[in-house]
Amino acid sequence: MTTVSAEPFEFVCDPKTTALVCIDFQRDFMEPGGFGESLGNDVATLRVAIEPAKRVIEAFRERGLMVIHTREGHRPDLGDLFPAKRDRGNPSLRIGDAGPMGRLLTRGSAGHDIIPELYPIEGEVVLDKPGKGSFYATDLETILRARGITHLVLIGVTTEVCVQTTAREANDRGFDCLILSDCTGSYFPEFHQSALAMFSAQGGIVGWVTDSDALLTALDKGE
Ligand code: TIU
Repeated sequence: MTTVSAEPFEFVCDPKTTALVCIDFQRDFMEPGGFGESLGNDVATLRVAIEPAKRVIEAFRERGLMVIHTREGHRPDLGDLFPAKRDRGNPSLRIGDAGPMGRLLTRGSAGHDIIPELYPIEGEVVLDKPGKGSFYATDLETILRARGITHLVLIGVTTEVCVQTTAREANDRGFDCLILSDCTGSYFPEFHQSALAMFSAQGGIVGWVTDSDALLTALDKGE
């Protein structure tokens, strides 16, 4: 068993039944010219998560542990895009429109893909999802249950949107979730802090929060 120092108390897991879920580290959210920027956001705020995320992904790979990558996006015919999602806000470009990295949040376009720094390797699950949560309209739960996974380590962007939604979905399905604060990021620093605080409040009402150093130290010690 591995014991990770965390809030609100230690997170205890067996790495063999723990999966690392890397949420939406996509060019569309993290590079200029993508969907995130079209919503008026400064994408540079998310990039601080890249180096610590890389270290955690490497640690899981070195130990042969499960690594899953998710991507938010839609079918090229946009048949899975609700008008409510397409039309909300006042973006400079909408989902499916052509931008500098191809069609925004559309499967097959360059911007929809994962940033090169954190690119999946062969054998890792890449899960396409039309929503913010990674369980909605996907086979993620089936994939996790088939491997006997009970615990999740969540990293990715953005903290209060897709990471938080996924964590809440996972918690309701009985998975124990640990979010790594320095491997997640938000366009709004105050939302990042609040999302993490509300996640572990009330005795871990949704789950646990720690950082990459604490997890990596625990993985080293657990062996
Ligand atoms: N806009 C925003 O903060 N996030 C998203 O739209 N998607 C994800 O968080 N992946």
